Amino acid sequence: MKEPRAGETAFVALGSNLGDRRAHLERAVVALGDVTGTRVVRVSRWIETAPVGGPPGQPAFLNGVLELSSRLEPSTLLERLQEIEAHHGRGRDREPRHGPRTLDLDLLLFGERRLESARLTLPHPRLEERLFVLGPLAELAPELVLPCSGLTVRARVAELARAPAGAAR
Ligand code: PH2
Ligand code: MG
Ligand code: MG
Repeated sequence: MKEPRAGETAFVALGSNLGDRRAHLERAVVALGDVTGTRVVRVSRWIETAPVGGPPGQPAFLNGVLELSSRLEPSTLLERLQEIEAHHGRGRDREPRHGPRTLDLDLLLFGERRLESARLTLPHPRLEERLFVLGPLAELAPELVLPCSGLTVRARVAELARAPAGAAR
């Protein structure tokens, strides 16, 4: 009999800034645990973060990151993430880009894979610029080497935290 393919380590960023933010994130973790071929390995704490970009005056986010082990293809995992977003009241057509959302699930990394399609870019193109992602990621994988800068997550967080106020986060 053919051995099942080993799971690859993937990291997903979670964010919410509408409604019961904590409940949205926690339900998403449960829903991800129910995805076939995918196991939730670890979940960071939830941190409150000021909104970066998007319309002015939008509410603060609750953000976190989780580690998965997945035997799915990245594009299939992305479909599952988008289904979970949709089940949580996320209406992509109704919400402005980078505006308030009940639930945002972004695929950050999927093993060592590099991918560029209309729907999915891996690693996530803004991964290394965002403290609201790197902070929680540092809790789970501080020594992970980031693909673009070649820095560890821990070192990149320290670098961004030192950046002058107003610098892109
Ligand atoms: N997500 C965005 C845009 N800005 N800011 C914070 N603090 N947290 C987010 O999750 C976030 C954001 C686009 O998805
Ligand atoms: Mg996002
Ligand atoms: Mg998103």
